[in-house]
Amino acid sequence: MHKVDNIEIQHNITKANKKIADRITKKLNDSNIFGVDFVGAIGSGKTSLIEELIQNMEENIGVIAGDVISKFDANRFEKFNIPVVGLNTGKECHLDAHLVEYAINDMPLDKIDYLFVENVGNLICPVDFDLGSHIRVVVISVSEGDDTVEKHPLIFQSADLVIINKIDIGDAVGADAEKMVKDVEILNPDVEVIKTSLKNGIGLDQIINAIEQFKKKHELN
Ligand SMILES: Nc1nc2c(ncn2[C@@H]2O[C@H](COP(=O)(O)OP(=O)(O)O)[C@@H](O)[C@H]2O)c(=O)[nH]1
Ligand SMILES: [Mg+2]
Repeated sequence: MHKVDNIEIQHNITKANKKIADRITKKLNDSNIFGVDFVGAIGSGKTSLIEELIQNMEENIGVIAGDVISKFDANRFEKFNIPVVGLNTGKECHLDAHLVEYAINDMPLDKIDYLFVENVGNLICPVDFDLGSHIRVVVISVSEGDDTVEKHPLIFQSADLVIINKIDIGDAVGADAEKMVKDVEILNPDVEVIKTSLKNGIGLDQIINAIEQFKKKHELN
């Protein structure tokens, strides 16, 4: 007869992640930096959006670019001569606060007003992983299909701003962008939803205005 013991091996990963995320928020606040986490589907336009923001926003931006391998997106941002730190997640489908804290150590915090973090393209994995940013922007596009919002409720409930991109090809892919907006409003009635065609510059001013308003509101608190 052998003796069986109960061994507690579970470690609360999201709790540990939140502790680091809170440390990141404090660091950003101490440096007067507004942190924005960009999450969304693969190919929805996250990098394109950040490229536009870098070129059209007044203040200084630093970017942490999450790629599964290599430096694909980090290389795109480096062309603008701004501070960029690339992060590879390997087999992981999301960034976590530990990785971001590591990247922040290489970021010249005295030279930036905004820290943009581009997460790995995914609408599921990033949901529970707070990265210490002040707001989360969720970017999807019509080409993922107009049932994308309904199928991924949690990420939209965790969003502060939702972008529905590529409206220029809505007809071509048979997707109803208005339906996607309504689906977000049902899941998260307080969130602003902006329809964009980054290709044609539609909706960009509205996004810049929304992000600047979030920053102002944060500074007043
Ligand atoms: N038609 C169209 N294509 C777009 C738009 N925005 C981005 N793209 C294209 O979509 C592809 C993926 O964009 P990217 O920004 O790399 O997406 P990410 O994976 O979310 O970072 C690229 O070929 C972009 O040129 C848009 O508004 N309309
Ligand atoms: Mg990208």
